[in-house]
Amino acid sequence: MFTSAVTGSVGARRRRLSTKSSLLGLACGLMIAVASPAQAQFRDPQAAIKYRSAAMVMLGAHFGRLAPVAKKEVPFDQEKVQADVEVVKMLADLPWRAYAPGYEGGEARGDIWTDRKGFEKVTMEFKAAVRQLDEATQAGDLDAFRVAFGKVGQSCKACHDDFRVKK
Ligand code: ASC
Repeated sequence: MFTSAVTGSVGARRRRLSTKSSLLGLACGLMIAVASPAQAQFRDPQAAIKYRSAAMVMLGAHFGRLAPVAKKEVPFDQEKVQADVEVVKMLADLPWRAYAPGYEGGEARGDIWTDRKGFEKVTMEFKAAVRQLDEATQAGDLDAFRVAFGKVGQSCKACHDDFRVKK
């Protein structure tokens, strides 16, 4: 009985200590995440390059499926179009964090890291065009969809022209 009371109290103290040390660990982790967001997001540059390439492949696939609609080769099926636009919308936010400092390489030109403002400008323009594409699709407005589709395509091209290695 005496022994178990002692053990119990040591156990409780151990639990308190371990809670304290996990909180401390969490705080340190958060501090490291804030201090070096790049390192916290990806294991190494190769992982970041792979991630952003994958996002671009998916973007190309789902945006590409909208091309025949924009060219009026197939009818504007709002539900089908919206499904692809949803994927494009989600992907439109993803690649950019994989271009953080330290992740140079792949098909990315060094200009991304030396002309940060210019790179951010084109990514913002792309995201704005994607929002417009979404609004047009939700409204079921084919003319507006075609205009927005053109703007998204132009912003893809503008960024590839200035920031992607020439192929
Ligand atoms: C696409 C795709 C791109 C862009 C670009 C638009 O579907 O894969 O890279 O559109 O060609 O100009």
